[in-house]
Amino acid sequence: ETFGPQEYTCIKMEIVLWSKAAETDLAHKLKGKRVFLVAATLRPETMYGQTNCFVGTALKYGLFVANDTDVYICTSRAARNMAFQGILERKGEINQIAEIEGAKLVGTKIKAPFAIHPEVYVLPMENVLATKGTGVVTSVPSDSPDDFATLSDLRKKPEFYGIDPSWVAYDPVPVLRTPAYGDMTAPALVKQLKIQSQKDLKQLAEAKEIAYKEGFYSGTMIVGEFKGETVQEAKPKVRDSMVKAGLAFAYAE
Ligand code: A2H
Repeated sequence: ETFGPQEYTCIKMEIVLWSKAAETDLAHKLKGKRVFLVAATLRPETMYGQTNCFVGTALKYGLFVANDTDVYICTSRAARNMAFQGILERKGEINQIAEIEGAKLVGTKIKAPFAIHPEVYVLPMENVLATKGTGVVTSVPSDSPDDFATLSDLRKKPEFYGIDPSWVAYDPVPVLRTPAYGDMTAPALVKQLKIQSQKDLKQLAEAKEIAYKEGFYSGTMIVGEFKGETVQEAKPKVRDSMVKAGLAFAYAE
């Protein structure tokens, strides 16, 4: 654990098509606006490999005005932090125009910035914390053991999770290579540590630690603008590139 502020990159994932439930609740309030799910990540260099995005079904999300054209979806806790950091329209103030449960966002189609698959679906994840980041998690199953375990659960029991099988159609996408685990670090660790599901929290914490260290200190990019560079070199460059393109912003907590 680190002390002091954690520096995240927030990825702006624009809504392409609302789920039916979200359409009913929200669409009339959002005419003429661009609406984004905002996901906080520590691994911007992996965004090429997004296959979906996760929300907590029991969490409440707000829709917050960011500027004249844009609305952000995240927890109110994150919106308050963003307001203090000058990310929302008036520094220190939040302007919330609606609220929606995570469950109703499932099935919404969104843009995935920089990803090989340009559009992905919002899916449910059991362990999304209300107290961390924005409450929205980009899913990169090639490099995040949590994401891979959750995607595997959803693929095994789509009806149990209330999702359409077509929403989990994308396989993990290779993004970086490590000497120890090849180009599918998370699936390799999930197998090695015999992780059965997203409920195996203890082993997942261990897998996450190993994946992070291995990727950061020994990984090489195998896709994207910085292909061939080390992850350490590429990480800030991918982040800057996304920020310059207006697809991401810095966020700390
Ligand atoms: B990371 P830390 Cl490829 N609840 O992004 C649960 N998890 C959350 C969250 C929340 N409210 N908000 C963010 N996260 C996830 C990519 C990634 C991440 C990869 C590999 C590892 C990894 C794609 N998912 O995280 O507790 C987000 O997932 C493991 C370190 O602040 C975010 O980065 O260290 C990470 O957890 C932040 O976790």
